[in-house]
Amino acid sequence: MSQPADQPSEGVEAFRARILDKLKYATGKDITSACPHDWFEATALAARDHIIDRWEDAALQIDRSEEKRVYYLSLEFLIGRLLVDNLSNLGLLDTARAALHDLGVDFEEIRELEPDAALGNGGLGRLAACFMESMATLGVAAHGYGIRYEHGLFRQVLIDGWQHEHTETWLEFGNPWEFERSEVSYTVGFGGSVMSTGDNGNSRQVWLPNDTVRAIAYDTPIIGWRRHSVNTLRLWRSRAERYLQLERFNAGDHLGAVAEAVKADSISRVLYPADVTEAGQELRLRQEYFFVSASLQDLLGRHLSHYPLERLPDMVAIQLNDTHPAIAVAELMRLLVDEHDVEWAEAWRLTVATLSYTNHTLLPEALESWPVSLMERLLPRHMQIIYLINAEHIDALRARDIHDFGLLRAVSLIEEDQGRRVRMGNLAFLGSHSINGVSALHTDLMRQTVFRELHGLYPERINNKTNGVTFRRWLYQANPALTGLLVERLGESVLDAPEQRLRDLEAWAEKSGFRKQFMAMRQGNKAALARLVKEWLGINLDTRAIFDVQVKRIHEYKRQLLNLLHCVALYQAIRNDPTVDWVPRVKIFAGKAAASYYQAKLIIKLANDIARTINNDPTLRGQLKVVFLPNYNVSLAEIIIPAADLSEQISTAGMEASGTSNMKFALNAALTIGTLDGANVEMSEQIGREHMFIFGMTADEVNLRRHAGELDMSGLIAGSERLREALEAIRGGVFSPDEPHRYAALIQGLQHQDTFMVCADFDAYWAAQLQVEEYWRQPDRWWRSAILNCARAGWFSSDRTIREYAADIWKVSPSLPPEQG
Ligand code: 26Q
Repeated sequence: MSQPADQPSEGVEAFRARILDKLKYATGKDITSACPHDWFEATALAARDHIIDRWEDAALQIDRSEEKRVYYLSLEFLIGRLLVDNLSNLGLLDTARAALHDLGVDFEEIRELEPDAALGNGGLGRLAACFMESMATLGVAAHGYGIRYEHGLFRQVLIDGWQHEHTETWLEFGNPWEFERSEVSYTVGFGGSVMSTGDNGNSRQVWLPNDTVRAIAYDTPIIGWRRHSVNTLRLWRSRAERYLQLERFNAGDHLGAVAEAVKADSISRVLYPADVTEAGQELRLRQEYFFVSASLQDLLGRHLSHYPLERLPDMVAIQLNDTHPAIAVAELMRLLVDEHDVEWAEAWRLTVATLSYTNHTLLPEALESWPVSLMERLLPRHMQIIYLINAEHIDALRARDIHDFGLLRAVSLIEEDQGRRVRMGNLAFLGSHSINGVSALHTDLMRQTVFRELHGLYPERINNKTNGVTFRRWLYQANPALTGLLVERLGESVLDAPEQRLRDLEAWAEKSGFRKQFMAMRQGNKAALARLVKEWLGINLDTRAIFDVQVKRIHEYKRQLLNLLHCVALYQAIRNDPTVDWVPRVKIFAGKAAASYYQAKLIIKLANDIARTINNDPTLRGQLKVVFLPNYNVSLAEIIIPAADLSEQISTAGMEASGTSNMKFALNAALTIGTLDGANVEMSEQIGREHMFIFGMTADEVNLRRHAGELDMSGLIAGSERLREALEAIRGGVFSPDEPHRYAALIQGLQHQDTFMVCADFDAYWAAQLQVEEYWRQPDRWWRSAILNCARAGWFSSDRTIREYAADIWKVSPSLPPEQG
């Protein structure tokens, strides 16, 4: 029998019995033979029972209530581990801990055995995971759709400071959270040709694909806070329609007999890293179409079992996470027109009213486009549909008396300059009724840059939905010490309504006793991180030092180099005057570089070279340490973020669409040093600029300088002794004596072509860092600001973001009243 959401969950004794039952009947072990992984599995399965009960209820409830459904299409879901997430949302975390303790098993040990589901690159994938949790919490009837990659994002291994990529194997020991639904499968076609049938007045197009693969559903339940609701994350695995071509096998062609199967299986084999070389492209397009087609077939089938097609926009909202699923525009048109006989104009109306698109980047090189030749070969019918959409779109503009050639070129779906390509951003824009950016600044810049012309034509479509993060994972689970303090001072209700209740912390910021308690809480988190650093890297950290943290993908625009220049300048300043009472600092870096991104890999090597040199220099007497932690992932973030004093959010203004770790750090009461970029702008409004260290050029200033072509920094460098000496040391091989010229070209680039304004912002950054030290020397001031950061971070809850999507884009009403979210 299932339990209502508001009733207490199972007691310790019953839960213990359930674990033992799973141990025996699911893993085939008993207490004496069980290894730690068996205990993990038994505990996960015991938790899963509770989720399944609620899952059935939730599904029935949605069916009965005829709610509109939301489908979140994303090539990435960066979930991390689920054991604590699920137990915590079930209200069974303490129960499980106690039950295992009774059985002589350490919960902390077994939770570590769960591999991270790393089905994403970074921010975009993690946002999708936070959204799934928030939608379940708020009672939005949602499905996530994506790919069940056999291998998630690569495991980063550092050898002599260089990044190496190792295959990630999260499914090696099975995945207790997923259910294979072999009976839920669809055929997805590729290649072949399109035939016209019927007479002129009533002609129809029939696509005859060459290859077909099957998409098999794997479902993972996503449970909301306090077991409110359970949604489904449905990930597709590709499989050949025929495993073995027996005739070829029997004829002696043993490899050829399975070649087709290998090719089909490869579609869901591995997640693409965030930047790719030309070579990988065809498989990427196959991935995109594969999951989009399976998802649309699935959701249309569900819709049609209840309602007619003309009600699609009333009952279904489909959100495209970036352009990666943008082929959905053409696929939905194909399904409606070719498979369901809907008339073209009506199909277009349904498509636009159902789809909406989130943009996550302004970087021109990151906007997807596909060669027309590749599309014609792989998806010939979709290419026809895209041409038709384009023709109608251009005709409609001419009908509105718009003939400006430049404008028509800019808004076309086909890019004509670089060897004819399909612009997926424009396709997603035209096929959607809503296009949103992910922070106020980013949305403004979208209107002015990437979608300038389309925005002019459809001024109502672009809107902003500033990102958020789920507090269940990023506060309650990641930082139990802070959560304990909050509950102690503000009461249990803070857990159910943090967006309102966290504010009550403001008063506590004024109390010195509380500030001390707060400091002690941080100290404990820092000690935990220091233990990990000691264990992994053998480096001793002084937990009284400022923990100054920059953890994120390595990218030039995120400016890890600016931070590294600060490390070097600080190093030189301390060496020049070692007796001064310096503020002790630990610089912590972590992050992965795309395998093909040489410059980013060189930055990792530089960080490691600088770390080695500084950490081994006895004149510093430990006043500065630099660490680069390998293999940054969600689980490592959960340890690092609660231990941070200072959060580095220093991207070149105008380039970071939003950022989301910036919000996690502030929620955990780190102070931010950052530029006015992405969501930092809104953070400064919510939190108060005086509780952050904002520095550097604004997006407008960056833009002006770029347009003026002022990227040679030689003059500026000549005028800044500190910058000059830092650059000289790196260029001269101080940190790379084994290869003195290793960084010569890198430094040369900064000097003469400072695309990311690293040199241009250096002095301002240095000054802001001095201010950091000044604050740190005044603990009352520092900790007051820290507490206020947490108190005012409520708005950055992904519950708020999802409520905005629900109200403005999806037109659905969450079933939970806001104060309970
Ligand atoms: C594209 C083509 C081929 C292969 C891979 C890709 C690819 C994959 C992932 C391109 C981009 C991504 C990921 C982008 C991303 O994470 N963007 C971030 O999204 C966050 C959530 O909105 C923002 O907070 C960040 O500012 C933004 O950088």
